[in-house]
Amino acid sequence: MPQLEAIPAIDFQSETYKDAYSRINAIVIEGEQEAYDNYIKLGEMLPEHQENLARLAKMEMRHQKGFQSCGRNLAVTPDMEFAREFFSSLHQNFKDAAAEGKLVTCLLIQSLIIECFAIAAYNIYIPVADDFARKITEGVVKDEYLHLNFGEEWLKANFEASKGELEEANRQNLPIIWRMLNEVADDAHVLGMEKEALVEDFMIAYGEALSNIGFSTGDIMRMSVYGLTA
Ligand code: Y39
Ligand code: FE
Ligand code: FE
Ligand code: FE
Repeated sequence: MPQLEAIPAIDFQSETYKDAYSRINAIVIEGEQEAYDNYIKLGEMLPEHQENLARLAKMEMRHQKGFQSCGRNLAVTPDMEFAREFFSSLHQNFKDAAAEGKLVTCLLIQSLIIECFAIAAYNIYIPVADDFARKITEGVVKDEYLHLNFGEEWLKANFEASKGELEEANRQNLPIIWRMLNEVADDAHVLGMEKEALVEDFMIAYGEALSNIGFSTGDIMRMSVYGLTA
């Protein structure tokens, strides 16, 4: 059902809501932690951008604190073990790529795929969030566009040399995002976020990013549905 048609009143204190929130809140807390770690690692791989990347990492740390306070505000204990498991495939792929010095793959995973996932999730969450979390999330999502922009700019400047690795990394990692979305769809629905809206927003953000980097419309269509039905 489309996100904006008849949003029922949400009881933020119901056990059902808080149970779902314990997993989604944990996912964003863990995601922000891993994003912090990833930008620190990217700074080591790109010494000429280290200062800027350290700034992005610091923002992720702030985001994490913000989302921790959202959980506390609802008296929810985040299920961090669930969240670590949720991110484990993507996390492993980033670590493997970093160990092999595959900078382009690392940028695709963190600065394109994960940032677009965050942008979609946060934009869809804002209209259905409690007042406290809405204000926090509005501040956070602005930063995520800056993070996405960093990846876009670097990959655009190095497009010809990166194209092949980007396609391969997309093929490896995009199906994981669709799996993650499926895994979280029921809990997201309890929070008033529809899977269809999340997919649509992700596709728009990711397609725009690929376009800004230099991919053709045909490339984008091929790449952005990769693994969608898997
Ligand atoms: O760059 C960032 O801050 C990204 C780490 C954060 C990812 C957040 C992932 C959100 C997925 C939530 C799914 C809810 C439906
Ligand atoms: Fe629905
Ligand atoms: Fe963030
Ligand atoms: Fe980010």
